[in-house]
Amino acid sequence: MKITNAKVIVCSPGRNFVTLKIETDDGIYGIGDATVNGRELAVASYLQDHLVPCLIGRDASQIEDIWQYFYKGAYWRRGPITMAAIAAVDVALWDIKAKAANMPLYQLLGGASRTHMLAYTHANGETIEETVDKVAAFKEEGWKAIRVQSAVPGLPVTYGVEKVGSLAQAEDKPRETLWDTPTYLRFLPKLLDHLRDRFGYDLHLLHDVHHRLTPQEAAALAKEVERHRLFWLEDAVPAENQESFRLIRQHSTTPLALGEVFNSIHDCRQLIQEQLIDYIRTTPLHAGGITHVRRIADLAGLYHIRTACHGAADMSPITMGAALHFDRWVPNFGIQEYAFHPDEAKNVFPHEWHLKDGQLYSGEKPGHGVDIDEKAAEKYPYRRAYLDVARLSDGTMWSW
Ligand code: CS2
Ligand code: MG
Repeated sequence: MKITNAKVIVCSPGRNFVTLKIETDDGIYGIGDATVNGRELAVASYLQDHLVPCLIGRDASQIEDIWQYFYKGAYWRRGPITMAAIAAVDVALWDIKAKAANMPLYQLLGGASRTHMLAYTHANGETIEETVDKVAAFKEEGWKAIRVQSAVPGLPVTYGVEKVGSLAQAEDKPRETLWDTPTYLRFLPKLLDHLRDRFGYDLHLLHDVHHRLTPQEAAALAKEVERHRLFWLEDAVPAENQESFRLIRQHSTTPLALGEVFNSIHDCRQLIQEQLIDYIRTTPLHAGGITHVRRIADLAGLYHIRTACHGAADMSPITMGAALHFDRWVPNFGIQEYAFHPDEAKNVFPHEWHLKDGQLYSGEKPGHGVDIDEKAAEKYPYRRAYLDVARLSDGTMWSW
């Protein structure tokens, strides 16, 4: 089965997405997501100008060899742009192979380990009361796990407190937001107290610190919130220095999740081997595709660490589809994030996967079950957009 064409489709149905479509001489095509929020055109060019010319004429069935060719052949290995581009190729080729075999992708990976996947979504509010009301509404809808973020008093804007799925991004240059760790550290336990008082402990609560603390601050917070029995505390500390998580681990049993920004197994090998985390958040988009996240999941499984693919709205429905087929197979599955795509995106990317009572279902269609309506995509041209940045009150740049 020869690759005859590969095209990069950039569109913005509610937010920017980059899609790779690979066509073969058998008439079967596959699609992969290559979206890196805020740096979309870098990946589009990496694909269009560098990888696509090397794809034409290759045997589409050689998924592993093509992965190794683009990883080792780049010389300049790893990084979010490179690994998202390789991921798009990889997911598209897995889609093709599963379609050619006339089976849903999870069957090709090794078959179903479960019928459905526990999901979590985002409840947020400008006040604690608003956040509590949002949690109550999601609980009513059948969600068993909910991420909670609330505006930190005194901060004009707080991460995670935006309309779910919104572009929430400036177009001329990044929006500058203010951060204040002491205020946040005093506030979060209060939010969680309110939530546990209202809902008790039979609802999984998750919280995303979003890379904002030092190891000592994270250790103190994780220790203080132990009584709330969180499902996890996510991205407590920027994790370039993987061993810094030893300090958090020494002081608390609060489960830790990390890895949505990781793009290779090397970003998390020490964290996994030293059992410094409980959930690994790598996805078939940012971490090199199905081929690579399988390797990460297998390593994690040796250390009792479970998967928890990142599922924010800034990754296309293609990644949700690929992740759910991976989730259906992977033995050490933990949970799947789902933060609703804008309606326009659902129209551009028709998909088989679906949500019911807080559980996600992969669908049974051959491939990963997601397609792209290229005509619909044309209606939403790319528009430059940036993620926010964060500064402290004295102007110091901080992690957003
Ligand atoms: C967040 C993401 O869903 C999450 O866990 O960390 O929404 C993250 O803020 C975005 O993916 C950044 O583009
Ligand atoms: Mg996160």
